[in-house]
Amino acid sequence: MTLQIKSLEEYNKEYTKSVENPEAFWAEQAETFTWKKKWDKVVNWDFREPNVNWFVGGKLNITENCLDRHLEERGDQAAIVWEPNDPNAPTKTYTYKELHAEVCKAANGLKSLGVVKGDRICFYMPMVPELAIGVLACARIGAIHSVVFAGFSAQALADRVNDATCKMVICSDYNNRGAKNIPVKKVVDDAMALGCPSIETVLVHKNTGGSVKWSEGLDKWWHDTIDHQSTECEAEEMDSEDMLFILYTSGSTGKPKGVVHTCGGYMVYTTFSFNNVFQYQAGDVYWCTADIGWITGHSYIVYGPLAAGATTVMFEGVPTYPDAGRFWQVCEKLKVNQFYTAPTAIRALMAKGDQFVEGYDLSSLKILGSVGEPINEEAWHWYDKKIGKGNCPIVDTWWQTETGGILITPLPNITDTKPCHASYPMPGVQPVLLDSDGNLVEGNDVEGLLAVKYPWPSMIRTTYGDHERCKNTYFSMFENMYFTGDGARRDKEGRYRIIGRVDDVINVSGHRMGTAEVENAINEHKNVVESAVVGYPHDIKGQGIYAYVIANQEVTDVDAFRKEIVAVVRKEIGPIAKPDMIQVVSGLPKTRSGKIMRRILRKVASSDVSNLGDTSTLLNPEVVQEIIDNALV
Ligand code: 7RM
Repeated sequence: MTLQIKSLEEYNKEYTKSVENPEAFWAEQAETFTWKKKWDKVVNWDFREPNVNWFVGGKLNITENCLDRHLEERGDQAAIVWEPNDPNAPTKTYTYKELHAEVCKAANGLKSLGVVKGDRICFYMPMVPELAIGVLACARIGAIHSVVFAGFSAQALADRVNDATCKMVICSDYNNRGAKNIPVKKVVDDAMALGCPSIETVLVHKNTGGSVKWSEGLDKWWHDTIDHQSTECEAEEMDSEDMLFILYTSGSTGKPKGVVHTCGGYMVYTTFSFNNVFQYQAGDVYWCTADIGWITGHSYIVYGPLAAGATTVMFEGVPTYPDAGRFWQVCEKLKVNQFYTAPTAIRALMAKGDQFVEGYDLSSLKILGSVGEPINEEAWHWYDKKIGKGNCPIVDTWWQTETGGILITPLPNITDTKPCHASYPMPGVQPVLLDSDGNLVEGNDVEGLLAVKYPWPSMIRTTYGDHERCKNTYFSMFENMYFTGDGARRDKEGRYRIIGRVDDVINVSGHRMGTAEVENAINEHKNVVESAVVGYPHDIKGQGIYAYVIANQEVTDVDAFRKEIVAVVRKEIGPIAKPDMIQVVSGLPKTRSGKIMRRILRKVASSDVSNLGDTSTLLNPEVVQEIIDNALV
């Protein structure tokens, strides 16, 4: 197992070592894994290209590290504990032995359908064990998985399938989600109808049962393909820098991009960070409530915990079903030791009242985690007091799809914790603050743009099919730096506090979204001429979506118009992107070069119009007053 830091002194010592001699530091971590062939060089890097290679020349298979290497020591220990949506349905446990067998069967099944190393396989599945089994099966045979969150629309799914020219989609028939039963296969059918020429097979897992439309030749059942397969499947030899997966994420412009992670570095970093951030001990039960459709699920439900030999909980349901006590009921039932969730969930549950927490025995909890967005002070204290009973350090973990793993976080019982502060860099991580000209902002009690000046093993390698885009988005802003898109403060004691995005990316309930993406969806409405989307403070979601819309004719029924726009957004992206507020305007404030002055729109949406700054350079300053007068907040 990788190093597990145990004291502040050790953190300081290891941090210093990781900066002074990163290659020695990471070699030590990497040596704790199973390699088919050892690397020749720890890291080669050049941020200008960018070209980043970790454990160069090394050969491995991540599933041998997540599964095979545990069989002897902990083959009968629970690997995945699956908690169903229905609280009265049985919990399902897969030991490491069983998970190994299931992954091998699925891998053999995929092979039988012609899947080979390098093929892209899309997953559109709810939180069922077969999703974890399926992605591991891909990794077993060297196929590249691209998991699409099952809340995205058919259009969004088709876009992602086509961007990565996937050979197969793996989905469920239906999905249980709270009181709802969601037709998952139907969305895949709709995506296929929109045109996905690279798809040869739709592999359907029968989850809830129920009728599905069947395309002979295209559709295949998971059980017909996989159930009879052998429980042994040799792990494909992968190069450290072979692709492991693609995961789409939103940026400030254009369509979501496929962030690419590779085998060796991702394995080493997710395991190392999991082991340290959650201080996992043998026998612990660890639960991350994320969906595997997001990076948090990839790194900290599947790969990190399994490579570390942990017991990882996978939850099918939602925090409020059958009531707002569900998380705590599950914590009590499974005796969860580490619990990792998002601020939006904490705020939503806090708002329902303490009666949903009281009565549950939460004494198994040792460490609480937060991820996805800034956690506000009130939510932090509620989490600390009501859930942690003042006894559980909160790790406020900052990271991104692109970083692959947690970069800035307290280490529980090792470094201190402070509300709203992600605090300290992990060993091997060298964050810096920059001013807008790219000058280093040094010292403490300062603010700047957050960048990282040295590579870490799980960093983004490219954006699928468009390396230029990767370079332009992350490595062109500042020379020799990875730019995060976030602004941050460093407090008097050197802790980092993440302020939020400085680009046109918004964070709604911990879901990352590009304002341009939402605008493009809104503009698909036949009566919309132009739109501008901004985030605004929202009590539960962190940020809500505020859309300003110009119509091509007089809008007589504003409510109906809004509903139509929401429907268009649901169709283009999915329900997570639907605007909370839609204001019909006669114009948008524009600069002489035709750029929308979002600063003004953000202020209006935040009902903060006392100081709009200089509006005299606008082409159409008169629309500003109209927008203020009709603001919806
Ligand atoms: C893991 C994940 C990334 C963006 C990132 C930040 C925001 C994430 C925190 C946070 C404040 C945190 N990946 N963010 N964690 N902001 N404190 N602890 O969320 O790619 O979906 O989003 O999320 O703005 O850039 S993500």
